Amino acid sequence: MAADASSAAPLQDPALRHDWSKAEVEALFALPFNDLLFQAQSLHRQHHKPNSVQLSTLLSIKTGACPEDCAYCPQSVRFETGLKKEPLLDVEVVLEAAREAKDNGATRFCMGAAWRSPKDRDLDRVEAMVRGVKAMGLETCVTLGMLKPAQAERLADAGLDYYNHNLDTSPEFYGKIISTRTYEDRLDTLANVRAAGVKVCCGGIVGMGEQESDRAGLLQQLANLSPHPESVPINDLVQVEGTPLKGAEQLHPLEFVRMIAVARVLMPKSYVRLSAGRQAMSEETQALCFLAGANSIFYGEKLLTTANPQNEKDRALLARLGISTEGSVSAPPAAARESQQGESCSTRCC
Ligand code: SAM
Ligand code: DTB
Ligand code: SF4
Repeated sequence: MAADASSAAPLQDPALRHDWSKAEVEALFALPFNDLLFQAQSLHRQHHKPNSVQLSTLLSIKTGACPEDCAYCPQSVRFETGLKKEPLLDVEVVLEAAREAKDNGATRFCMGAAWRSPKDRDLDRVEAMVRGVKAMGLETCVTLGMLKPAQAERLADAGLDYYNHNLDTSPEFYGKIISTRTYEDRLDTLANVRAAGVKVCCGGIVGMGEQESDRAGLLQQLANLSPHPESVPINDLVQVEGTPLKGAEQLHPLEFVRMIAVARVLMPKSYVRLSAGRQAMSEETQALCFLAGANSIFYGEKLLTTANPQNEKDRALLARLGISTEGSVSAPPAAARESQQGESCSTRCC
């Protein structure tokens, strides 16, 4: 049976493991590509609808001037990225963007703020945003930095469905990327979110110059959280001019696919989101990510501050693959393919 995102209980199924060793995770990465994809796709089909993805739309509700030093991030005050800073948006502006996201087919609206952690007085407005978005029938997600227990409880009381807070990379590589908060700080926030009864969205970034053992280390940490995060975003670094990671060695697309596949094997019931980086990714790579078990994407022409594929382009890709979106009534794949043929096949061969 496929899981339903909106009613998912914490993932405490005794069949799910939380005791993965690093060697076991590395062994999955070392499998022949086809064996790994077969395993990932088989598990995916046991737990999810095989041809369905969930659409989340992002909005930056407070942009730039962040005091943290995350080496990948265009919003840190420490890097000259040319980003225009914006204070916390008005509730009505956010609700208008959420309405548009819903009209475009998203089922979850994720609001991100460039904060180290929110001030209690900022939470009043964020709570109003959460209430308003939820009242539209959308799932709500916020990512605001580190949270104290009482702050997590306030968000839970406002009806928040998900809190996004990423571990980003392995504990060993972490210090090369961020110095202003620790891995433990992140784990504490995740525990506070969980204790408040809010679902956890937690993943990381690849393509930051890390080793495969770091990618394995990140997934080991995520999979050994109990319960597993309900949502696991895997971001491919979007390189931004002015950040320390501009010019980092890019990850081979097939290594990115492996990352998705291993995430699916370790956390078979979670939603695995093919997250940042799709703008620079070929359609073939994205198709392999879906085969490897990705079943969620960020949908909408902007992530927080950087570009994401155009809606029409994503619609065309999903139609070509016969993938429907959660909460929508989809056209049959053959009809969808025919409607797209003129766009990409000039030879009339298919
Ligand atoms: N300030 C909050 C925090 O760091 O928790 C919330 C917003 S922050 C932008 C959310 C996540 O976006 C980060 O943890 C990171 O994983 C991801 N991210 C930021 N910049 C990125 C980039 N250039 N490429 C890929 N992912 C990125
Ligand atoms: C996540 O894991 N990725 C999203 C969301 N959670 C908040 C953010 C991606 C940001 C990419 C860079 C930008 O647009 O600023
Ligand atoms: Fe700030 Fe979040 Fe960017 Fe780090 S990732 S600099 S905490 S906005």
